[in-house]
This record gives sequence, structure tokens and C-alpha cells, in this order.
Amino acid sequence: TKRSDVSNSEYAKFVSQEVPRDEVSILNSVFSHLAYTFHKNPSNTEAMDAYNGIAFTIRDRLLKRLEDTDSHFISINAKRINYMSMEFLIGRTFDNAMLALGLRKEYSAVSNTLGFNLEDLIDEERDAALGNGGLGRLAACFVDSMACCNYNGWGYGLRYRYGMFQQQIINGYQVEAPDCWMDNPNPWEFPRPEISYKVKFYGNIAKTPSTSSGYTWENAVEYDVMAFDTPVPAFGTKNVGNIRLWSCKTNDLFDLNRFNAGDYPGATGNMVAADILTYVLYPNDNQNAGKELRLKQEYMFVSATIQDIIHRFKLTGKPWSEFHELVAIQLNDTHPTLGIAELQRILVDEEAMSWDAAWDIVTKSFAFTNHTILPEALEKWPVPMMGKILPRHLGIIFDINLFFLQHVEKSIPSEREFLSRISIIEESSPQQVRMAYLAIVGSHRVNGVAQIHSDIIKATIFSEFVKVFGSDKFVNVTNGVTTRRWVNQCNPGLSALITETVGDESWVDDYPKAHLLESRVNDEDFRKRWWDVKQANKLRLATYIKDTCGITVNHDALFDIQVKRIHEYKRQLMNILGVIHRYNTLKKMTPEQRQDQVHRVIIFAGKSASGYYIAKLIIKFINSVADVVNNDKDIGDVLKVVFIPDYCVSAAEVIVPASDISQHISTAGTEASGTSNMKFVMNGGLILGTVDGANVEIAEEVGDDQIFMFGVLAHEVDEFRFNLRYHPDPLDANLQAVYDTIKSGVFGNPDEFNPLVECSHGPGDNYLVSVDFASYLMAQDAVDALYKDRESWITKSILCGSRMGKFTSDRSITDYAENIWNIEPSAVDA
Ligand code: H53
Repeated sequence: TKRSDVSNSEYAKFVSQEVPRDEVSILNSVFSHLAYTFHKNPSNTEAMDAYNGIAFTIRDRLLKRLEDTDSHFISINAKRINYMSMEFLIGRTFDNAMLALGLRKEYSAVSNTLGFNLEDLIDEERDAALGNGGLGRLAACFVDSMACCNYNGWGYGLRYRYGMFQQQIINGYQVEAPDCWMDNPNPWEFPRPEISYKVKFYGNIAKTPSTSSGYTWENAVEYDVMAFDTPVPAFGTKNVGNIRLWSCKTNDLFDLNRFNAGDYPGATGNMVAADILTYVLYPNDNQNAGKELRLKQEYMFVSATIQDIIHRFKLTGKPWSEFHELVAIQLNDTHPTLGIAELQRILVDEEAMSWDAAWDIVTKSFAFTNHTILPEALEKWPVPMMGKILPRHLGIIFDINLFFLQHVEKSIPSEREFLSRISIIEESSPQQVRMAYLAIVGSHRVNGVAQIHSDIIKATIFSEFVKVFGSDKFVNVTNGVTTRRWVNQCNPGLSALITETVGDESWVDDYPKAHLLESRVNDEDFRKRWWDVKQANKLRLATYIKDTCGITVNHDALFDIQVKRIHEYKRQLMNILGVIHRYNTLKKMTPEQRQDQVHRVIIFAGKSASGYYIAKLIIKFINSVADVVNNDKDIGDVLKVVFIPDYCVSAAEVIVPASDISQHISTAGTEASGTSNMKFVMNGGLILGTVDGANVEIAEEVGDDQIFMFGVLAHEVDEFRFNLRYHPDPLDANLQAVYDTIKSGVFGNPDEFNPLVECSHGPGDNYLVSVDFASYLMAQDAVDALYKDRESWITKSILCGSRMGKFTSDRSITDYAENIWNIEPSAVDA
């Protein structure tokens, strides 16, 4: 008998055992980790140790399931989805994992035995904030849904040493501090030193007729990139997902010659250079920084990922012609688009394939999701920069473009102008590589993220490509959110109500079942409990606000929330100008009249890109207004304004369940989808929004009359912009009064805030604040009126909450699977 046969059969016996689920066994496994992983015993165990000890036992369970899932999919030769994203905004994993494993009660008892409250241990975990906003959170929801829906899907990304910066508010200003999230042990990842690849930069291209492609990439600098796996707990199935994150490996870069010559710092020079590549997440959302380091990050990410995909494919022993039947690669925005050139390069330069055969494989495997039409977000890289860092890829991109333009010329007789408009290379000075165009040309499907957005990209930024490729290549997949985190985990009160109504927990992975809530809309007892759940969540948020901002708010007031990245197009500015209008109106009233008004707490949170001047000024302005309003004795509890610092996933889990109304008020046509709008409504909050992104589909589902909509429509925006520039209307009297208040100096030096006045009216008003302001105030009045009628409010809240079945990310993933990836689910146990 070979040694491996013995150990294999023993191993098979070992892994086929179920991991015990009773409290005593769990406690013992925690003791074991405390003692042998962390060198702790119950008497010197602090909260952080208890969290780690417990988390490591959960990690053991997840790793077992990851192993089982992997073996299962390998055994059936399943196609794998590779979801490539520069961002995964995961947040915390602990609570989510306990719920997914169905062991929360047991772990709660074990925590008590150790002398801790489970809720406190949950707060010990640092968020994994490897993303900026909606795009990164979507990626995290999608990996959750791929796992829960039993698809063979992996996320691929970068393991940033510093995630999204921590936001402090000092004197009203945003101040950024590094997010040192790796300072503590991370139970949720495990290093895979055996999985590492070489990634090359710089160098030159030599013509080498002896090689199959005729080119060799020489004199490049090489780095080693290593994998870290983060298993993704899944609810209601034994499958688990995985996010493979790449990190630079520095061990090989120690310069022994310099070390021996006594130059100790110099000996580590290359190590530092390599490390920096995965040091930091660029804190830009919907904005392209255009930095050389970012291009290197993107390439390091795609190169390691594509090599890993090819490695796994080769293990199947299948011919290249079947590659696309086993591999789907989804590009989350343009950030991983270089993957197209990388796969083409490996196939022609290293696998000796013909250009056409390689290109056929590439285009059948890749698909591209577009998330924005904002010009400042669309990635372009200067040709000289790309030529320096990635000389071979630049050559390949030029060839892809040449063949593409030749094809266009042949199929539709075109003028030069047309060709230059759709060229992947923009003829500017210097020339630029248009990454979205490369992504379209190299993919078999392109999708937008909400119906209105998918329609807009076909009619505007990509319209010429629709002429070339036909309309069928362009599809819509409306975004969604995972109901595991965004209802079940973050809102236990509501979750219990839904479970009681549905009869079991099946709604958690079959969210359309929440529609059963509607049958109870007239049940008095149910209505009262619905209201009480909301009040309890508001009390929880009020406590959070007291702890983080020191402001006392009354949880009986209407909670009006706008939390998202701070960006001009999202129009936090319009919100705060509306607050000033409300303040002015209240000031003019008698104390009795004031007390009669709906009491409101207006809550903001969100980060600004560190270099985004106007967005940072908006944060300062909100805080200056808050200072005045909150300290005005005349106003008291009638109006409070709060800016919660350091918005992140775990803060959102407290904020989202507590809204009465949330604002999604982007200029029509600018917000591709939005996903927090979905979370708020699922949690029984109503929406005040523009006719934009997913608001439109939410209105379709819940009923037009259920949500508060206002503002100009997407197709009217250009004309309004033109008029603001050339034929401005006189300024709205309310807006003028708001400007007068700002100019009076009550909120501080008016000169400081003048740029905000200038960009909210007249030719500077690119996002149409002045155009929508009057209808915004009217919609706000309608909100007040309805809130006074509590019974109607509760009815709307229940109806909206129950009609959100469409917006689970399980539905989005099923759409991708059926319309783009052509892949079937398969459960581990089946
Ligand atoms: O992606 C979300 C959308 C949202 C959109 C956002 C986004 C980013 O967060 C970053 C870059 C980008 O191009 C788009 O703004 O509307 O909901 C997920 O699709």
C-alpha cells in the first residue's frame, strides 16, 4: 500500500464526519483555540480573545465546507464564475457566519459561559472595508448570493493592507486616518503561500520570429503575488463561496548583496516597492484618479487572477476549445479590463495559439458590467504610461483595436469620424486607452445595473457600439442586495415578524415570500408590532448617535436619512439647503405653531474622496448648519441635524433599519442604480427620490403612489442645463432666502461656503439643484403630511416592505446565470 492511499482513506473518513453542533462540543472547540491558538485561559480571556477564540471555531467549519464545495464542483466539472472586482466591501463576518451556520443561539450561550455578551463580541470585529461604496458592496452581496444559490462562483480581488480610510470629523471637517484593519488577527482569511504567481512590469518588447507570436517581453521587473482565501458563509445550503484576494509577496526581493555590504535599509528597498502595490485602496468612488500606481494595482490583480483561472482550467485536462464552457469572467466595471489583454497575451505568447483562436476564447469568456455614465468615472489610461508599464499589453490593445476597426469598416461602411468615435484609442494628446471600449469589444455581453441605466447607456455613451454589435449584446441586470445581511441580520425584530408570517425562515433565501406580509396589513396587532419594531430600531440608532456624536435625538421624531458617498450628483447639498429652508420656516413660527410641526431628525453620513474639494466642503457645511440648528433654543427637538462620522457597512446595519424616510435624490440619469434604496425599503422605510436608477423599478413594484418622487426626468436634463447657462429663470424665492441666510453669516464665514452657492444655481449648477429645489420642498411637505397620519404611514410602510421581492441579489445572480453566464446551480449535498 502506498502511504498516500492509507492517508487518503483515513482522511476521507475524517472529513466525512459531521462537525458536532451541540453547545458542549462548541465550547470545547473554543477552549481549544483559546489555549492552543491564542495561549489564553478563561481567567485571562478579554473580549477580543473571546471573539477570536469563537471566530476560529467558525472558521474551521467554513474551511471544511469550502473544501467540500470545491471537491463537489471539481467532481462534476462545473463551470466557474470568476467575479473580478477591485473592491469587496465585506464589512463584518462574525454574525453573518453564525446565522448562516444556524448556530447563533449556541454561540450566544457559549459566549455567556465565557462571561461575555455575544453582542459585545460582535463589536470587537473590524470591518473588512476593501471598497468605497455601492460597487464594492454589490460585489460582496453577489458573492453571498452565488454561494447561497449554489453557483460555483468565486470573487477575485486585492488584499489591501489599508482599506477605506477612517473618517473623523474635526471642527466639522473630514479628516482621514488610515484603516489599519490588519493589526488584529483576521479569523476570516487564510493564507495560501503555495498559490502564487509572477507578475511582470516594465521592460521592452523584442521581435523574436522564432516564437509563435513573434514577440517576447524582456527585461521586465517581476513580483510574486500570493493568494489569501476568504470563505463566504452561505445560508440554507452547505455550499460556501470564496473571495480570493491577492497580496504582494516580498520574501524574494531581499537584496543580499546590499545586505552583505552593510546597506540594511537599501537591502529592503525592493520589498517596500512591492509592498506598496497592495498597500492602499484608492478612496475614489465614481472618480478616476489616473495614477500610475493604480494602473499597476489593476494589472497585478488581473494578471494573478487570469493565471489562476488558467491553472485551474488546465487541471481539468480539457482542450482550450472548451475553456468558455468551464470559465465565465465577469468584469465589475472597467477596473479589471486589462484581463482581456492579459488572457489574449498568455494564449498567443505563451500557449502558442493563433490570434483568432485566442480572441474567440477571450470574447466567449468575458462579460462586462458598466456602473456609471459619469465622464469623470470612465477610465482612460494615457498610452505613454501604459506603454512604459505594460509594453506588450499596449501592443496587443492596438492590435485588438486594429482588427476591430477593420471589422467595422467591412460590415458597416463608415466615415473616419465614426471610426475615431468608437476607436479604443482616443486621438487626444497624449493618446488614451478607453477602457470601457476595450471591455465592450472583448466581451460577449455588456450589462447596465438598472433598467433606466441600461437604456441610457445604449442610447448615449455606447450607442455607436449598439450599431456595430447589435442590440442583443447589451442587456440589463438590475442590482439587488442580500436579504441575509440587510434584513435577517441587521433587523432581528422585523426578521421575527416575517418568520412568523411566512411560517418558517425560508424567506431568507426566497425573499419574494415577504409578500405574505401584505395579507396582514389590516391586522391591528401586526400593525402595532410593525410600528414597535421601527421604534426599537430608531432607539438603537438614537443611542448610536449619542455615542458617536454626543447629540441627543428623540426617537419619536421622523428619522429622515441620507447616507451614501458624498458626491455632487447625489445632491446632499440640496438636502442641506432644504434643511435651512425648514429652519427658516420654523424660526418664523410661534412656539405653539412650531410644536405642531412634524419633529424631524435629519441624518447624514458618508465619506468624500480625499481630494474632492466640493464634497469635503459639503461635509463641513452640513456640520456648520447642524451646529446652529441643534443649539437653537427656539427649535429644541423640532429639528435636529446629525452627521454620523465614519460611515461603513457595520454602521449601515444600525442606520438602515431605523429610517422612516430615506433620500435618494440624484439628478435624473446620474445614479446608475443605487442599492441602499432597496435596503431601506425592505426594512419598512419609505423613499423620497428622483426618477433615477433603481428608484424607478422600486416604484413599479411597490406602486407609484407609495413613494415620494419629484424632479425633472433624465431626458430633460440636457435642456435644463442649457437653459441654466443661456436662459436662466429667476431664482426660486425659497432658494434665494436660503442663500440670504447663508450670506448673513449665521453658519460661519459666508465666503467659505460661497462655492456651494455658486454650484447650486445658474451656470455652475451642473446637477440642477436650483431646478429641482421647489419640487423637492413640495415632496418634503407631502412627507410631513403623511407622517401626521400615522395609520396611513404604517400601511404604506408595510406595503412597501412586502413588495420588495425583486430586489434580492439572489434574483440578480439568477439573471446573470441565465442571461450571461449560462450556468446551472448545484448543491453540495445533492
Ligand atoms: O455602483 C453601484 C450602483 C451605483 C453606482 C456605483 C458605482 C461605484 O460605487 C463606483 C464606481 C462606479 O462606476 C459606480 O454609482 O449607482 O448602484 C452598484 O452598481
